[in-house]
Amino acid sequence: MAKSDEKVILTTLWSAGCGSHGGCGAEIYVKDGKVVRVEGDRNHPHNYGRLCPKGLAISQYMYHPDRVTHPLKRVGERGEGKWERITWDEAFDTIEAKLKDIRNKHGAESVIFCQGTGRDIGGPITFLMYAYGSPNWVQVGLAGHACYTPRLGAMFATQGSYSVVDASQFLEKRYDDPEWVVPKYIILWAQNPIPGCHDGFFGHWIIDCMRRGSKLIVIDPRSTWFSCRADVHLQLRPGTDGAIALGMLNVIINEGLYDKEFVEKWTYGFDELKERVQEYPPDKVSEITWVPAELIIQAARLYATNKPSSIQWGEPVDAMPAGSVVAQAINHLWAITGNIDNPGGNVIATRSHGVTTYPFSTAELTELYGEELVKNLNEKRIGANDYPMIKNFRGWVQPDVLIEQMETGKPYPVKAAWIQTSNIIGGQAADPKRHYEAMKKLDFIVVVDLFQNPTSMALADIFLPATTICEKESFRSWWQPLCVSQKAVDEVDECKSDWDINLELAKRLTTNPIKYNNARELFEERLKTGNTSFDKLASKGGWEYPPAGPFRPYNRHERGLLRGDGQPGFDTPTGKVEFYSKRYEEWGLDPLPYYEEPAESPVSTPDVYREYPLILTTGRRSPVFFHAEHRMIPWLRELDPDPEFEIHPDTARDLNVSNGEWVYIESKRGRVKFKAKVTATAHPKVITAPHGWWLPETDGRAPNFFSTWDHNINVLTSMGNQSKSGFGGTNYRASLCRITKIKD
Ligand SMILES: Nc1nc2c(c(=O)[nH]1)N[C@H]1C(S)=C(S)[C@@H](COP(=O)(O)OP(=O)(O)OC[C@H]3O[C@@H](n4cnc5c(=O)[nH]c(N)nc54)[C@H](O)[C@@H]3O)O[C@H]1N2
Ligand SMILES: Nc1nc2c(c(=O)[nH]1)N[C@H]1C(S)=C(S)[C@@H](COP(=O)(O)OP(=O)(O)OC[C@H]3O[C@@H](n4cnc5c(=O)[nH]c(N)nc54)[C@H](O)[C@@H]3O)O[C@H]1N2
Ligand SMILES: [Mo]
Repeated sequence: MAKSDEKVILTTLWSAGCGSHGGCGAEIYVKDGKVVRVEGDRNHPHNYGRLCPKGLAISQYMYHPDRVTHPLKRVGERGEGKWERITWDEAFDTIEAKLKDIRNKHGAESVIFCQGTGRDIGGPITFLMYAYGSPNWVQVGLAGHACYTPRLGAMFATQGSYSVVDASQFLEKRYDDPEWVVPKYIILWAQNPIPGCHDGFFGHWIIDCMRRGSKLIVIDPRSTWFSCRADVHLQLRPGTDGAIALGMLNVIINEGLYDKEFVEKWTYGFDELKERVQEYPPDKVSEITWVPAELIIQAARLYATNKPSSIQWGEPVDAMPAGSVVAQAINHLWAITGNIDNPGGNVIATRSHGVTTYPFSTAELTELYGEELVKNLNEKRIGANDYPMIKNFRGWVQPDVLIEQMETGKPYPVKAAWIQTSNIIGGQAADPKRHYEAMKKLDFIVVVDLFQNPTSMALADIFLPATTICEKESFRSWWQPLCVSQKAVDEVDECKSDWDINLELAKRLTTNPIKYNNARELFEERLKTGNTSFDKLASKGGWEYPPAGPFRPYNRHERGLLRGDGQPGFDTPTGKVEFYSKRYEEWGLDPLPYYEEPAESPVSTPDVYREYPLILTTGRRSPVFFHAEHRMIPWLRELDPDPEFEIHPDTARDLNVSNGEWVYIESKRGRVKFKAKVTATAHPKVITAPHGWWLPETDGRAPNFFSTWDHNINVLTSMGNQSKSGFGGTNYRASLCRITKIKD
């Protein structure tokens, strides 16, 4: 409840402050022009009043004394930590002059536009990039493009559209809607949904489903809150998920447990898949994965014979040695059981009202910038010529190719980087030292962020201060409902929203005139395609489900709503769900799924295993941090104060490591210092360490960079393990390590 001197603004949390994949409705309480607290919006169908600690702590984030609130220019050497306050005019003038000069001398492609994960950045950063004329949009150092893209690519190839667990999120009345059916089983595959709320999926929806009868199967090397409540827990060796999926397909096909009618009518390549999965009988899969064969069989039977059931998957799937292949095999599981596009299964997810925040599709870009430019850009995109899936599926740079190109200058040099919403050195990049060395040689680097971090301290020439979600307008159509973020308070000091920054620079750098006077005009144009407007959404409490029609769920494939030609079927070359993928075949990839060992493992590198006898999986999410963010926020840091790894009591005893002891975790590539948490939730042969640790309270200048080299687990990971598609294959989730005692 608002006090008499407070104002309440309803908004959608997404982007800086909350740090999340977003979608939560929030009430922002404002007094005397300042945010005093944040609460969940009880009426919002995404979260019904619930909110995570990061959302609740936004006011501490906004008014933190370390927040950068005016543009800065580096005055000393890179890394020296000497900054001078400058005006926005000077910042824009300098950037304009530098980037124009680089474009004249080396071409626009020599500038890379670097973002971190999600947020509402895809729109503003590509808007600026295309206006400048570069094709190089990238998450630098995200080896194998290991975040969702391999899963999206696999779904695109297999079924043409994306699908997610049906937790009733596409229906306005949610759990009360009579069309919705409770999933009988939910498989949590490499995901722990409560701390993560991944990709617009609110983690508590799983609990909401459990309350209504859903049972669980969990596939995870660790024990989690969910695995302790599951009927089956497959505690596998990290990186072997592909074998589990193929083993489950083997059981389902050989025992005849698949949905024969669906397979007959709506799928392509069943016989080829049947033949392929014969190579993966449960006994062999058990040997590969360390999971007892009976459990694999049990999981397959429970999932296939209880319809509807659904699968929720996580980032480790992308990080598998052949991420897009493992994702393909898991996709086959929901297809072969007919759990696609059905209530309670894996429901097709569309953008709300068909609206996108910026024209990402080739067709729309062509309309905006002309065929010639778009074709040229595709030709020059880093890694696109090596990987047809990258060229044809999504306009991202391949990050493992990028780091080589930065080092060799071939086929053309990279000269500058625009970094907006990413902490490359402090968390995102595998092998951050290699990235530091390569990027420090660039001629010009701009960082747009809210706090100094290891990346900005090590690399930035200009630092531009961005706003939090409470200080800006934005909107969100990923997936549904359509939501707006309203501006609750004025920008803190001189901070500017990412859209305002990029619009101003796009105008200065573009080769085509830009018609929008401000970000709101662009938003309105986008929202008009969904027959709605910003004010209309705001007046309705900030969100709106699409009207009845193509964006409403279930049986869209029967209703002819998935294909461009309006015919029934799926949006694939054959119009069916393809067990044998025509698109993979066209891109020179194996059309059928297969198992591949991690690049470094007891099986593929036995000699390394002798010296480094523990499996390392990194990056399990902390509920109070988003990646490398929030370490400076007192309420959050108090809950998770130290870089802490999980180790099983037996393993700890063998190594003489006690709970709370600081030790080194070492790989062939380096070592970092972590505190031991001795816990039976760990697998005896697996160490789990979080990523993104740096200490904002320590010296930010070179060479310390807030202690990042001491605690960033990526010092132990590497680039260059990408799969044949270019998507997938990083060692974030499976590599080899050992623990050594700190002597002094
Ligand atoms: N609070 C918070 N939420 C976040 C993020 C954050 O940093 N903080 N990051 C966001 C982003 S960008 C992403 S991509 C998602 C990622 O989110 P996910 O990757 O889905 O991360 P987690 O939810 O931690 O789940 C990973 C689970 O997989 C298990 N696991 C590890 N290795 C393997 C393996 O080889 N196989 C299997 N089957 N399981 C494995 C881990 O033990 C862990 O329980 O989270 C998003 N949400
Ligand atoms: N070892 C290991 N490494 C990993 C992973 C792992 O599992 N293990 N996960 C990987 C994955 S899946 C991902 S997606 C990457 C994520 O990597 P990043 O997205 O780069 O991670 P963050 O630490 O969140 O860095 C984001 C930066 O953007 C700033 N920021 C936040 N919101 C905004 C905004 O609205 N505007 C602007 N201008 N700045 C903003 C933050 O202050 C922060 O400095 O990390 C990857 N790194
Ligand atoms: Mo991610």
